Amino acid sequence: MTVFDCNGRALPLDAPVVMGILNVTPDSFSDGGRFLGKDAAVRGALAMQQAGAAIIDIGGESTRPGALPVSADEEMERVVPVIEALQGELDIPLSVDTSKPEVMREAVRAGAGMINDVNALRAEGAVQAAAELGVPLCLMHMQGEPRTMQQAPVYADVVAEVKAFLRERLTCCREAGIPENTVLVDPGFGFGKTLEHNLALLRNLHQFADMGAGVLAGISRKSMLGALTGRDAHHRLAASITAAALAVERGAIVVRVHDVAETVDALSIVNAIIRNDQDTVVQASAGVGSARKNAVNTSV
Ligand code: YH5
Repeated sequence: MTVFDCNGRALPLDAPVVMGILNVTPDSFSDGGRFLGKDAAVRGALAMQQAGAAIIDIGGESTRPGALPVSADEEMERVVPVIEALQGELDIPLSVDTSKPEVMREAVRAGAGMINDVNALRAEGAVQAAAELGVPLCLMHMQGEPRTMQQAPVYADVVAEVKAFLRERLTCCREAGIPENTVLVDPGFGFGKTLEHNLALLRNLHQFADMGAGVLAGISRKSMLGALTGRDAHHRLAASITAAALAVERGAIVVRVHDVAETVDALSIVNAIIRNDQDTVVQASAGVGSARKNAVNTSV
């Protein structure tokens, strides 16, 4: 049974799980600043837990294409009070979406149980901070930086290059003493990638699952779905669920999404199909309606 120990809270990973997105940025593209206030953030997080999220990802720095960097102080002022407020209220772990070692330290001190770094610990001091903090990690691939990454992304072989990058970052973590079985990898959909790059990564996601680390996929509401459907970010639910289901079918173990309840339902179906064992079928027919609960007492 694979379980991440996230600062004292369990993240079970023998079956696919949903990571709910909680933005605490004023310029968040998809949420339009919905989670700005602390109370609203707490309400949003509780609703996502209720809807079956296994973990909630809190981000205070917008990394959407074109976004400008924010200072560590600004980022901390956004995320730390929310983490503190949620600490006593939630049963599930929180992850912090940050690339800054100072924010990692303060967030974990406040109760965060996982570090989700879109920069894969490339910032000065980030590997050291993560190693000291001892919480599980997600290492994501990004070409360039958020402000300019979508201007002209180029790869000779996107799948090979993203895999090589993640392998190098895993090695770096291992050399810093971070146990490899506490690290997730993520190809970074939309982070310095064209539609064709994103499609190649999703089509070949099983290759990432074969690298040995768990795979996280974050596709929810992203512009690749807009490009394929012609819909704006508020009308990409069906596209997002489909992408999450296809990612899990190709081996992703965590999907990072805005629409938790709908994705949890979708994963119950995918999970029942891909994991053809008795426990799953019995529990599913007994009405335990979540991929997370279906994980109990089963193995991959
Ligand atoms: C991710 O993929 N993404 S922040 C633009 C959108 C919608 C959503 C145009 N943090 C990831 O969610 N962490 C972000 O519509 C992430 N993987 C991991 N590990 C960007 C985002 C978004 C951007």
